[in-house]
Amino acid sequence: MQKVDEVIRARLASRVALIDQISHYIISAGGKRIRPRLVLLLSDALGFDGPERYELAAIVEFIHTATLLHDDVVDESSLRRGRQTANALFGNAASVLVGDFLYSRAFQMMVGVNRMRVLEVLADATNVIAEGEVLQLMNIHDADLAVADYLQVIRYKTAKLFEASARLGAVIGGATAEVEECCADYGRSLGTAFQLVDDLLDYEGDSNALGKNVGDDLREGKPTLPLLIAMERGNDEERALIRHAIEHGEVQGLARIVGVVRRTGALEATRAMAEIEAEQARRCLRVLPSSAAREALLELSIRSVHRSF
Ligand code: GRG
Repeated sequence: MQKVDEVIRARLASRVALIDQISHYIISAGGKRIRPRLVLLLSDALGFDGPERYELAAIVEFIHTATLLHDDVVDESSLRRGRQTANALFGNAASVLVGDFLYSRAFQMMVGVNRMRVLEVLADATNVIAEGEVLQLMNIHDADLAVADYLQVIRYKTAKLFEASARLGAVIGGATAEVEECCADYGRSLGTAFQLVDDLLDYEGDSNALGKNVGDDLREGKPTLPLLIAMERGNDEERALIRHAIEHGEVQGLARIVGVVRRTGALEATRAMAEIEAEQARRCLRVLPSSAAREALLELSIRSVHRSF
């Protein structure tokens, strides 16, 4: 990961001062670096240790960071990674444009790797991520959203980049088509579990630990799984309270809604669904030979569900 950070820093360089300032601001705030870790661990588990893995790991982190910059503008978020968001500090226009810089720099780096399959995996993934965000936009304020439609959004907007990162580890590791699919399935299930937990932390978590504001989803009127389950299990009055909050994007009722979400066991039910996805991810790892990297991937699936940030 140190080598990945070296590549990230080297490739952030731009002649334009504001790009340097904003991209360093968001990258130096850290982040869990899960997606680059997937590239390294999967390729390692397949016995590959060539230098391309650091480049690919940096590429997926750049794409991830570009999506965060854009997402914080779309969601009007003010806190990320324990700091003011780039949009709060530098404005929406600068954030979107620096996101574009990181996204296009990632594609320059892919061309440098010079493998059509890599380009194909990431072109497809970024296209699906954008579709996921538009689907989510269409679902905002819809209190009658079906769970299957919610799951489609999280598979697209979050799980797809986890899937692509894991798949790229397999591609450079020289995996057979069958093993590559298992690695991609691992990434997809892990990413789904990760987003389910992300959504429950918005009701259960603590802003300081999370590094972002809790209650943001409710403020935006996002019908996430904890709310959908609480509506299904709550009484008429509780259902009406949540419906009103989703339809109007109100955060004043947050404390009462958190109470309903807790009373109905919606957080436990969401975590249980994440646990099923994480178990599914672990099953996919059986195709890999036993190694320290495979153990780390197993551990990652456990930590993705049992986390507080
Ligand atoms: C630029 C390709 C492109 C698309 C723009 C706005 C948008 C379309 C996509 C946003 C997708 C998005 C932000 C999904 C949420 C994913 C998610 C769970 C982010 C948080 O990931 P962590 O917790 O973040 O790994 P850290 O800070 O640890 O890196």
